[in-house]
Amino acid sequence: LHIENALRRAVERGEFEVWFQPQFSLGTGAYLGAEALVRWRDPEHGLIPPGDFIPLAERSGLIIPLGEQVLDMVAAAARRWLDADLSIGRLGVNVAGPQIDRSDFVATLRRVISTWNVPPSVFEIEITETVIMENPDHGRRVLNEIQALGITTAIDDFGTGYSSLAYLKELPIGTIKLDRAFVKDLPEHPSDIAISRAVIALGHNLGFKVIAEGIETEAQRRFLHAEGCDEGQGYLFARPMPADVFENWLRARP
Ligand code: G
Ligand code: G
Ligand code: MN
Ligand code: NA
Repeated sequence: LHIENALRRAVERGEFEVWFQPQFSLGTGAYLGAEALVRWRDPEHGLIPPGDFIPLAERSGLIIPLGEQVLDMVAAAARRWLDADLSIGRLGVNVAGPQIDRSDFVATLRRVISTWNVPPSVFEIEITETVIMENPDHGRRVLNEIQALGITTAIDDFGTGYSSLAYLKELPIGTIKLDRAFVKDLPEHPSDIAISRAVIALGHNLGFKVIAEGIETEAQRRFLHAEGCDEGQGYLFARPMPADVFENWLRARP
């Protein structure tokens, strides 16, 4: 309860910042976009990673105002960068189950886009496989509405849940994100080779793009590229960066 109160106060005070991790084409190496990752800047404890407070934010309902702050921070940054003529590509934003469960989630997206006057294609909404499969009918409705706004969607943590593939193919999803758990031990672990190979082939057969997370080594990159994986993110390319560092990184690109 103590931590929950601290988190509630942090939401009231807006003590969160968004970092950005770039994503690349595995074929050409071109920059394509970035994933927005929230951090809590606690005056006393410093920078707190999302794994330490997002679960509590979800349980307590605080993820609703926090998630909206994240969307506003990402859109505000996008507006600044577009005004500075920087090519930002798409910015992936993680969205939790309680957010999409709310009937006003799509209205919030519409409001954020109009407040900051950014094109909807700036956003890519990332929803985990597990959240979608918890309530497939609702998931389908929300994904349809997000697509109708002109926002693309990605399934996060793919392979860690239990998707009905027949069901997935009906959904308006652009991208599957191969979870980094399956990338970590490539190209050595036979089971991870089998899983990543299968996810890439299956994703392509269903018409999705596939992006691999957590690429740390050149051997992993080479393997995934050879298997036809479209895109990648990970420490091999770039770490998540604070917004101002990311902006300088964008400016420094040829
Ligand atoms: O940056 P880090 O690897 O610690 O992120 C851990 C996880 O926290 C990410 O995989 C992501 O799923 C989650 N996360 C990061 N930012 C957000 C956010 O803004 N909203 C939600 N709901 N989850 C986030
Ligand atoms: O949404 P998701 O939980 O997948 O967010 C990606 C998380 O993975 C972020 O918290 C980010 O900091 C982390 N991450 C990104 N690249 C790498 C990597 O190459 N290796 C590891 N171990 N973690 C990474
Ligand atoms: Mn993600
Ligand atoms: Na993920």
